[in-house]
Amino acid sequence: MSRIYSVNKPGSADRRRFVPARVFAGWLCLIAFFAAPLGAQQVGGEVLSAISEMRITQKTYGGRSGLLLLDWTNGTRYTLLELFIDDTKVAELDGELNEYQAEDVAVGDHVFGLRGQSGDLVSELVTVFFTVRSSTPVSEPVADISCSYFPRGGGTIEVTWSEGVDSWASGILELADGESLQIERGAASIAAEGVGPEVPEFAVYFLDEEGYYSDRIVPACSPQPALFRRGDCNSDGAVSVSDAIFQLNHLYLGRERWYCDDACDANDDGRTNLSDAITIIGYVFLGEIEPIGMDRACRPDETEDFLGGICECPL
Ligand SMILES: [Ca+2]
Ligand SMILES: [Ca+2]
Repeated sequence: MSRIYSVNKPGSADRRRFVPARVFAGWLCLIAFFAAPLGAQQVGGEVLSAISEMRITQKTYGGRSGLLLLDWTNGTRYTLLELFIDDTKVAELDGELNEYQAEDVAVGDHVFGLRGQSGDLVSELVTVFFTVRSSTPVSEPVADISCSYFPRGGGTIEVTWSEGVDSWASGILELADGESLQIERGAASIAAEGVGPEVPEFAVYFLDEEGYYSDRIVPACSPQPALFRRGDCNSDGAVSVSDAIFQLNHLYLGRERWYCDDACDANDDGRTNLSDAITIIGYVFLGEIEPIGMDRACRPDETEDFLGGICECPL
């Protein structure tokens, strides 16, 4: 494990600042019992259990500093958390938080410390060493990265890549709306569904074992045409007489409407009407596939009249 994830255990030098607390351990325990009965506990001589699993990653880089992401697990319920950088308190955080973003931390080696408070009680200070860098060490995590956008699934982007020079342990695909998807170690692609009717803004980052992200990677995303089976008006994956019945039921009885207009435009004339149901019946009972090439294949619209709707090819 690298040094940045090392966490001070009870007995480290930082405990010296809490000697007065141990002197009055008796009455502090009494206060703890009455003041914070839901979470405070005496662990290893301290009144409040300390935070754990504190981790720091660097997301962006710059001349002075980039963006640092801190996360941790609270040892108990605190009223507030104190964040120290190099023995200077830089922030007081809500005691229920377990993550924080720090900026304007100078490039170089630092000690980040965090401790919880509940009333007059404090937990042990937990420290993590981290070197803020001016540029990423993960300069080439992947090669040949590319992206395709498909209309299916409410809009889907698929990003693929091949192995790069710098190793990485995980990654994220971040969408502009704040949602993000985790990229597993060793993956060669990631897909995000439900991104909308157009190519969304997004970025991909890769994270190494030491806590450093790559720079923001934004591959150009080429739109791919919607795929559908012409004649499969009810979108069940097959072309059958039920498609004609489904279409007629909507046209003349007002029943459920189809999702993909082009699938119901069986004769590919740019409209959905009775003639399409007749075309489907001709295909099913007479094997007529001309002039539309309705051959059950999953394919994009080959003429210039893509009508739209939610078009995809169910299995
Ligand atoms: Ca069908
Ligand atoms: Ca038609």
